[in-house]
Amino acid sequence: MGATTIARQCTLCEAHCGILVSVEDDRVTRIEGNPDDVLSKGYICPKATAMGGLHHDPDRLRTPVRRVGDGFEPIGWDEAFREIGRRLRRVRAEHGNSAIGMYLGNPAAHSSSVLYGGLLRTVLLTKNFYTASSIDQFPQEFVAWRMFGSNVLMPVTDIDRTHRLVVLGANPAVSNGSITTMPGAKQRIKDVRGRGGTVVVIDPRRTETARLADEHVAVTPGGDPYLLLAMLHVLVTEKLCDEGRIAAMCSGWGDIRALVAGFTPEQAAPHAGVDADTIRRLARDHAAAPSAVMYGRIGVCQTVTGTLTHWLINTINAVTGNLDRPGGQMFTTPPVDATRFGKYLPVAHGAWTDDSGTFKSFRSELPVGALADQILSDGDTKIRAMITYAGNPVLSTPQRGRLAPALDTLDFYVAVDMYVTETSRHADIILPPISPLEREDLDILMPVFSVRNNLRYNRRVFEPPADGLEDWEIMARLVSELLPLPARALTTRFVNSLFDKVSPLRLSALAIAAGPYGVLRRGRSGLTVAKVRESAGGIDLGPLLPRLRTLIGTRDRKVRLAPEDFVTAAAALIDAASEEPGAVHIADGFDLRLIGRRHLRSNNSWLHNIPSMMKGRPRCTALMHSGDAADRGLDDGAPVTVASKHGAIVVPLEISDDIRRGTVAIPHGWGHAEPGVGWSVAAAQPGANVNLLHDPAAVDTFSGNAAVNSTWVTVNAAPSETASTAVAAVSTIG
Ligand SMILES: Nc1nc2c(c(=O)[nH]1)N[C@H]1C(S)=C(S)[C@@H](COP(=O)(O)OP(=O)(O)OC[C@H]3O[C@@H](n4cnc5c(=O)[nH]c(N)nc54)[C@H](O)[C@@H]3O)O[C@H]1N2
Ligand SMILES: Nc1nc2c(c(=O)[nH]1)N[C@H]1C(S)=C(S)[C@@H](COP(=O)(O)OP(=O)(O)OC[C@H]3O[C@@H](n4cnc5c(=O)[nH]c(N)nc54)[C@H](O)[C@@H]3O)O[C@H]1N2
Ligand code: SF4
Ligand SMILES: [Mo]
Repeated sequence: MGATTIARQCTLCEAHCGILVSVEDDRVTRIEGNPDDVLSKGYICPKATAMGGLHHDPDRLRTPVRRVGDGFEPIGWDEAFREIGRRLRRVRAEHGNSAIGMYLGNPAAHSSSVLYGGLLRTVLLTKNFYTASSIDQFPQEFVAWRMFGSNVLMPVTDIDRTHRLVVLGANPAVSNGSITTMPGAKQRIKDVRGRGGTVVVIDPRRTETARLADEHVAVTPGGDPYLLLAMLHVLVTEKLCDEGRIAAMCSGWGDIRALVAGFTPEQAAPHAGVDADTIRRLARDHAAAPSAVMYGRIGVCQTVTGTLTHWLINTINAVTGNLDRPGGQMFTTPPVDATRFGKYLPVAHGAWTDDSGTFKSFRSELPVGALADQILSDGDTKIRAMITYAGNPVLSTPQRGRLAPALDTLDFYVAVDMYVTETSRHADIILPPISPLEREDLDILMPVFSVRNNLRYNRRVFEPPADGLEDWEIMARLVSELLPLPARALTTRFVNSLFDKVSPLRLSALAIAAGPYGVLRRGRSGLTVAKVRESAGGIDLGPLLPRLRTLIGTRDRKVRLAPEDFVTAAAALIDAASEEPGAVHIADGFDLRLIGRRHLRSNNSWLHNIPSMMKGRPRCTALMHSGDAADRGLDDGAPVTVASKHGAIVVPLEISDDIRRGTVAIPHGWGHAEPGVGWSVAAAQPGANVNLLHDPAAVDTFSGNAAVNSTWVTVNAAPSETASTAVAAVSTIG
């Protein structure tokens, strides 16, 4: 094959940046940003080149494999599906639907194959369905459901038009935004200031985003609800709210006013770790700006008050007149109008629980903290067989170290993944999809959360191998194995051939035709797949438009500002403010709060096998303030033991004054030293699994989302025998 360049997107994270992939002799020679891409406009981060590394990675599985002893041997697809069908059907026949568990991980949401993932979930009819969403955006969905009447109505930050951007618990300069898809976030943030606006970052760490801001407010981990309640107090008592818009759009305003009336910035300050004057100023400036938007994400989702915090964020935006208005929080009009129709999907909070009764279901799934215990359970909904799809929960979720051994107790486990990971290594069969560069796809999901309405197309860079299957084809075959088909040997083939005709690409094309820009509504000028295919970088469908009035799913069609249980929980927080912050944990001997952090060259747990992503200083370090390190006599680079009530890990110390005192930050997704993992590059620099420190039972009180931020820990010099392994790990890194 000669040299060619193909335009598509990098699908590694939500930004889905447009890339130009140059190929010569079947090798990727270069990956650059696509300047014609309507959303990313040429921006890419260093991870984009990993798309090539992934494709060529010799460790990537290219055929299904079956467990033999401690290793795996290749098997054919037909044999694999027959065996999986037989084993799963047997478990279901003997123990019922919920005996098969399923976990769906983050990359599943980065291709339209996820439509078939959803179909498999439906066919399973299990109570044991889990996704990465319950360690991610559950609080935002919960709040959307209670305030706007549907969990899919999560507002997007209109960063490109705002006069004031307040970022709370997110680091878009590294993550490029999530539930506000904003490739090239750094430039968009600089542009806010460039047009005379202001940027404030509220974060315990002086992050890459904070460096771009006018002001950094180093809040105490978990202190946000106090800060926000006191801001509301100022907005109410100083009469800074947009009463006209509130009266027209919202209900419950009186309850909010009553809630915050007596809670002053002075009372909030010790809990927020922010002084009262700053709190007052933050409130006044938010109200005074021509438009202003507060954007919160992972850092506040992953706390016990995740739902309350997101509710307060939305409330502050709404009462200052910044909801559903340019420059504020808005709702997209995506080509497949999920926001419009999502409101008819049932949320059914608490329709069932795990066997211990601790975790409640939300939008038909259980919070991921329940997973290991459901496998180890003796109860009615014990998991006996498992399917994982594009997920690595052994590293990415807190399970107190019990998930890996629990997976080994299963009757049967099938993983859909292209690597032998810390999770999939426990599988009986692993089914690998083709590489992302071999996929043809329409990006129908990310426009639901993008800063501009758009539609983009992913062209194949390489033809898939003749016997390669895409994720959706794998899902479809699992579905047909689980359907109650008569004369299975004959009918399965027939059902599979039917599925083959309804690819997600075809389904998307139909949904687009019927959508707000489609030919059914707009005739010949309407949006078609052909037009998107022909475009150099997708089709821009314009800025976000005010449309909450048509979308809202509450009964009185008003924004519910004051759901009763939220108000009650906030009142309890206010009552508790009379106690000393953190006193109980400090009495227990835990004196530091642990938070997470992301890096530009890392993506959750799974890009550590690409050599170019592993260059530079070690990443899996404990970041600590120099004052805290001096108090403990710890040196930069020295191995330290970080211990919580639930576990301990050893990592190198990294001293920095960019983090608030009393806080340590360790990234997740590391800990590749487990035996049998097929990541040879990652194994050389494994890092440690921070989720061993977190308590699976620590969750956001409303949604059950894992609360992996602000776990209490201690940090001490590591004993010399563990120290040597950690030091060895450090010295192998670039
Ligand atoms: N402590 C702590 N834990 C966290 C977080 C945190 O901030 N702190 N963040 C959480 C968040 S936001 C998320 S989203 C989760 C992510 O958690 P998960 O979704 O469980 O894990 P990932 O690390 O994304 O692993 C993805 C897996 O999918 C495989 N894979 C990649 N692409 C594909 C594909 O196209 N098809 C298939 N079939 N497989 C593929 C990879 O090989 C890898 O094994 O982690 C969460 N965990
Ligand atoms: N490079 C890179 N990009 C990614 C990913 C990745 O792994 N690497 N993952 C992708 C995924 S799956 C997601 S969901 C998104 C997440 O995107 P973001 O939400 O931007 O995630 P983080 O970078 O973890 O930012 C969370 C911030 O919250 C801060 N924080 C921690 N605790 C608190 C607190 O109590 N209060 C406040 N106010 N702040 C707090 C942390 O210091 C951190 O800066 O990123 C996506 N993009
Ligand atoms: S931000 Fe980086 S990893 Fe994410 S889509 Fe863009 S290039 Fe890919
Ligand atoms: Mo995520």
